[in-house]
Amino acid sequence: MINAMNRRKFLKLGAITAPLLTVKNSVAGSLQTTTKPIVISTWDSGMPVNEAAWKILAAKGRALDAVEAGAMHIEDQVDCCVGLGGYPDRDGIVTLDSCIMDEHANCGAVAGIERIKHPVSVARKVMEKTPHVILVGAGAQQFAVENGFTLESAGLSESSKNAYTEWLKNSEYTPVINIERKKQNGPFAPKFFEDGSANHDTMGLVAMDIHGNLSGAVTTSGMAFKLHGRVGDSPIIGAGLFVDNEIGAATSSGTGEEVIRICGTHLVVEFMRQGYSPEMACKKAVQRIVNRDTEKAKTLQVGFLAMNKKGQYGAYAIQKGFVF
Ligand code: SD4
Repeated sequence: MINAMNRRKFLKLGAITAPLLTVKNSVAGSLQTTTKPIVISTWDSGMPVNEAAWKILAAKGRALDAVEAGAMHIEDQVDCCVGLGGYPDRDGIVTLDSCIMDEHANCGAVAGIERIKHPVSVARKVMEKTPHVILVGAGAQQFAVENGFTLESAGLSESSKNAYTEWLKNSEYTPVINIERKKQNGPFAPKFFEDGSANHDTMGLVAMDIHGNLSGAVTTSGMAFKLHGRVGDSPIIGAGLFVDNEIGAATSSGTGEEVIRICGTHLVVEFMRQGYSPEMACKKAVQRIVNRDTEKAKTLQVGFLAMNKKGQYGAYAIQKGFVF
């Protein structure tokens, strides 16, 4: 099924103007393109992220630089969803997860990092300057500071502070699927842009550059009011992000635990290797989650977004409301 164009007012992009693509009612849309370069990202907030990435891609830059620039753009938003402005954990602390992966299967990640504005760039440093893939918590922060990143204030953004104060009244921890969040005004409600589009707490993007090379990045503040120390799918290579330059790349959003259980994005790429289109590959991964526990799946949201080596792309989610 072809995607319906999102009726929302679209953000005007400099070099490209592209509609948001709504993944309707568990029937994902996909468009096909053979045009390089290309960048796609999750959620409404991905439009300005794509624009930041596009500046690099349009100048014949590397997909790796483009996805980092895109992720940095959203991390820079003071009152937004994924960076230091995101919702805190149960202890009132904002902890960030991020990863990045390039066309050579080089990858780096940080998890549970505090007070660092650009976890995606720290993830890239882990990839480029260490023999490791993931650094966590205090060690990740120490590595960041040693590599010239500024330690930011530990304070919460105004809206996060309000949401946390509200949450403390009942201190209930029930991850709520995003479509429901959109209807809420409570502490789990997403933050909204001026044009009415909603933010989400994770940004995943994949890009193919003019040379046909793929890269991807994910950045997130994770699930709101999570246990301190909880890590979701986003910084886990093969869960929140996977890139195989021969086949394609995929990213995910939603309840990270469910994505980790099936090594979600690795699975999507493996389905593409078997010949499935990006949309079908995402659908088969979603089906894996639904089949495992159909009742539970009704209460949560997971969406996958994928691009193959031909530049074809598609997405699929358990619930309505996942856009890219
Ligand atoms: C997580 N996958 O931490 C993230 C949350 C997310 O939109 O995608 N929110 O589990």
